[in-house]
Amino acid sequence: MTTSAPEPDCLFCLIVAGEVPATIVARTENVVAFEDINPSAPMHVLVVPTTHHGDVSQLAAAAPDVLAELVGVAEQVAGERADGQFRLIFNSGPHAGQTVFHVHAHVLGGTQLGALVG
Ligand code: D5M
Repeated sequence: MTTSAPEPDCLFCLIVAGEVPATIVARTENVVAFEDINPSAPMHVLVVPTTHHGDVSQLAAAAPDVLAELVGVAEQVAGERADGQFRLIFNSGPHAGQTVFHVHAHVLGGTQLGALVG
């Protein structure tokens, strides 16, 4: 889905709209960051655009400035909640492990992370 209009059944559109509760840790004009409900590291924050795009490639094509803003918010959050170092992961497609089809960056840190494994 490439549209930027809110999707009524999209969990992350509903979190952006405040209709599903989440622990919001940062918000800019175009980006919202909130704690992952199932953290994989001491810092595990999701950063999403306020507009709906299915995956990172669609966001990059439609709104590269928002993708850059999203990376900036990830860096800001890592500076506030960890040591400023972070791993940024975009799962893109079911085989990559994507389960929510509103693009989101996983911002991981706060510990020594191991090598990536499948
Ligand atoms: O990542 C989807 C992520 O979304 C996964 O790490 C759990 C997280 N998640 C699911 N529901 C919620 C709510 N309600 N709040 C916060 N975080 C949530 P993916 O890359 O699509 O597998």
